[in-house]
Amino acid sequence: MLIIDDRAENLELMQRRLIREGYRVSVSNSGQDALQRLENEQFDVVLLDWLMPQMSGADVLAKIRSRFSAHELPVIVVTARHGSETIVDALTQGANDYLAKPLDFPVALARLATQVYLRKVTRQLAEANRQLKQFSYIDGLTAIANRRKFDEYLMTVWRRSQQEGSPVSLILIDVDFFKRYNDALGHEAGDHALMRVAKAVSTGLFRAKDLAARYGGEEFAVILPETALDDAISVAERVRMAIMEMALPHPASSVMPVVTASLGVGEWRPTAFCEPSALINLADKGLYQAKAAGRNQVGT
Ligand code: GH3
Ligand code: MG
Ligand code: MG
Ligand code: MG
Repeated sequence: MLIIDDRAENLELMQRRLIREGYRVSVSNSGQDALQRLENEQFDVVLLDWLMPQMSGADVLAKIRSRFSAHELPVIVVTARHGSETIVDALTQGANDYLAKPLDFPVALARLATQVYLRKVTRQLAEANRQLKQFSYIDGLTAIANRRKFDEYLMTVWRRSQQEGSPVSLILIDVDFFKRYNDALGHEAGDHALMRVAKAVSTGLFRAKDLAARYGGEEFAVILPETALDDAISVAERVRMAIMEMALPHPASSVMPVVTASLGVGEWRPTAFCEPSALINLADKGLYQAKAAGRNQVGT
């Protein structure tokens, strides 16, 4: 924790007692010094003297709150002027709690412990939320990105391209005769095949910014930021080969006796008012071409 008080004897007394309670304690005798420390070090809680010359407690609190929320850095205001007006001022200006001077030490300890505990719980909650969000972006069957992630990432890439004037390419991938695959080998084998296809699609990508996602059912999609059509076609061709070369037996396919896919590629340079659906439609047309021309190929 960080204790801010203009009087050295207050600091020493509090520091000694809090260290005895097992806290790691730093001290500052001015607001300026404290703000500097808060820039460079991490603290779980701040004890802030309200009455200080030069920079007042209120000034310090305002600066702290412009940088850290009450969840990120709890501040307990310490004041000798414990009229209700001061207390209300401190709390409405962003203090998490207040303590009256002279300190009733057991009460101070209990209140400190509460703030430290809340700080810990908030941190755990933020981490749990982060993990949940990660999970909400993953397809349950194939463990690659799902449609939600696809939509969000395409929008992010789209907006960036609108600013930079760069092209975005998209590959749509549809497994050939997959209904027949299920009919011939069973739905469970079908699920397994989709996992293998997802892996083949991902291994066909070399750049960290390229995203492979399950678009729906037996369809996959690849977002290629800052990529022109020629390069996107090369990637699509690589993905097509990777799927075919897995040589997953498909006894009911009319293309060849292994699992294959048809791919559609589109490229777009997004201007101010156009939406990603323009690019999706383009790739979809390419996919239709690939299917119509015999499957297991790349269409544009
Ligand atoms: P085409 O070559 O024209 O794409 O033929 P297709 O049979 O692949 O196309 P269609 O859209 O008629 O059938 C898609 C099939 O994919 C039907 C559906 O049962 C199957 N499918 C979709 N999602 C899943 C899944 O999660 N697991 C399994 N096992 N099958 C799925
Ligand atoms: Mg003071
Ligand atoms: Mg389909
Ligand atoms: Mg299909």
